[in-house]
Amino acid sequence: MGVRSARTSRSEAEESLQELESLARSAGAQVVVSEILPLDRPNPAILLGKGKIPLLQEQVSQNKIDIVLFDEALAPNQQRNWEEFLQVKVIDRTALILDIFAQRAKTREGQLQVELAQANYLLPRLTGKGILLSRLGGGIGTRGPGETKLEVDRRRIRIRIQYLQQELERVRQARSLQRRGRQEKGLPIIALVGYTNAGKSTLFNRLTGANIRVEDRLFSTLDPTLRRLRLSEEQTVILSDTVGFIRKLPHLLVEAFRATLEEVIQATLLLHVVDISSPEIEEQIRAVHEVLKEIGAGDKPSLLVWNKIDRLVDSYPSERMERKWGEGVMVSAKRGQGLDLLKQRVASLLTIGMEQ
Ligand SMILES: Nc1nc2c(ncn2[C@@H]2O[C@H](COP(=O)(O)OP(=O)(O)OP(=O)(O)O)[C@@H](O)[C@H]2O)c(=O)[nH]1
Ligand SMILES: [Mg+2]
Repeated sequence: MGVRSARTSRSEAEESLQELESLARSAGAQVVVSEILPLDRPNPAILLGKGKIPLLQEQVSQNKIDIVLFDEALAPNQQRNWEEFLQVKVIDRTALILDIFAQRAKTREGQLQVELAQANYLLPRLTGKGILLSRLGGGIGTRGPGETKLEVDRRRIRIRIQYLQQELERVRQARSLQRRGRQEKGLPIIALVGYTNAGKSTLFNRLTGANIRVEDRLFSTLDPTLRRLRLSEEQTVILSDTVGFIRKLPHLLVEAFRATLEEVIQATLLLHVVDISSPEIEEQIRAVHEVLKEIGAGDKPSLLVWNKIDRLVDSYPSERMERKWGEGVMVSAKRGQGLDLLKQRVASLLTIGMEQ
């Protein structure tokens, strides 16, 4: 279910909702009904207007729905209230993305990061009756027996969060040793960034001969991979492939993945891969810029890579896009078109950068 506020246009809400559907399918769900609801007379307890309650109740019972997905972040109380009204599981965009990340994380660091984000997401959602009772309980001097299951869970989650943080720290220290080794070799890092499914891994494989999994679904890649890339006789760089971005990317995840994005933060140059065949190019470019800003890489030098040009039937929409977003290089990572030019551009940008 999409939510449309006065600030978002109809088409923007539709695209975002479509994306939610692909996220849902990626998570293994089957989409039965999909609808945009206007955000008129919103009620803070349920985000939407009260009139939407019977409407959704009917939808849920008529279509035998098991899960209701909101394309917006729900506050903990909003989520709880909806679950009470609808008597089914209610999940927001953040939880859905967390779920996909949890399914995909392969490395120890990736798994720890996702679990930490999930635990932090869960914690404020367990504050309902549990915390209230605990305050009452505390008042009359009883602990232990007066505790509800929720409180126990809360405490357990806190302990788990601490453990996860320590564990992550350990794993990261090991990784930063590896990093230092690489930096001593003095090779500049070039990081591929871009919207999820833009073709970053395909391009990475093409350029470096690596064999990263490439799939037509969102968030195929979670863990970073680094490879040497020879640009010319004299010039070798480290190319990095990493997790893709998406609009409304949960802040929790950005936080948790900050370390994974270390190569992006340390990169000399970013290659911003854009799927030129997508009808939502502009929103995607904007979303990528936003995440880059959030991790402190907003001012990095970057080069646009317009990918999937093989999909364009008529003339390139490049001129208009380049006027707006700056010059780029046209490639087809899948067919291997434009890669020599891309390497040349990267090499010359690096040379210019070094002369400065
Ligand atoms: N037609 C066409 N398809 C491409 C091209 N590059 C990538 N694809 C397809 O786009 C889909 C996504 O490719 P990936 O390389 O996995 O994209 P990604 O940016 O790494 O995606 P995430 O890791 O999920 O963020 C796959 O189905 C690729 O085959 C291209 O140049 N042309
Ligand atoms: Mg990928």
